[in-house]
Amino acid sequence: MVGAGFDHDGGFFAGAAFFYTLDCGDCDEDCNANSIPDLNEFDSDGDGIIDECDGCPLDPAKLSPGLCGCGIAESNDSDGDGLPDACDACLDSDLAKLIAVEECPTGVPNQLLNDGCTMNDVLTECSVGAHSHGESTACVARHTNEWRRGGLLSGKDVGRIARCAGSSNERRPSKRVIEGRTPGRQ
Ligand SMILES: [Ca+2]
Ligand SMILES: [Ca+2]
Ligand SMILES: [Ca+2]
Ligand SMILES: [Ca+2]
Repeated sequence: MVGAGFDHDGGFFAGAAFFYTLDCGDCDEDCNANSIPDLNEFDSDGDGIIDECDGCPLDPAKLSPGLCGCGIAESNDSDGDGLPDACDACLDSDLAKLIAVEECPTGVPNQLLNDGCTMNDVLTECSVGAHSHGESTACVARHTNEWRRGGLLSGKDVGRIARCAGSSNERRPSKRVIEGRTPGRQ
């Protein structure tokens, strides 16, 4: 029923953009090839492209979902990882070429994940957020095994990262463990 609404009294569309160009350059344009000129079809967001040819029919600023999706403006990319801030879960990503666990180089390539965080971002969060050696290594193991299951890492890669995580823990025991071994300190 697209295009059949010209006799409509407008009440149904009150408040919504119902737009067709009167001053058109090409009045015969028919982007969806349905034999109804675009001039006579609905353009809900009023951006000049009819709904059926608009990848974001309710977002006047976009014609396609792009990287962040309809309804989300894609502005800055603060960390330069290719994902705009609006849909980047890690705005200051560690974009080093290789994964390092607490400065221990693993030799495994650092990859950018779909949410805008890199593997290094996630693994760093493991050591920052952990309360014990065990918690930190378990966190690293959980993520790396998940990436292995998803085809991002090989078993060998997981082993390299785990070895680094283990030795890092030996070099830099967490605060809680230090406190546990030296009761009364601080
Ligand atoms: Ca439109
Ligand atoms: Ca649009
Ligand atoms: Ca970014
Ligand atoms: Ca990022």
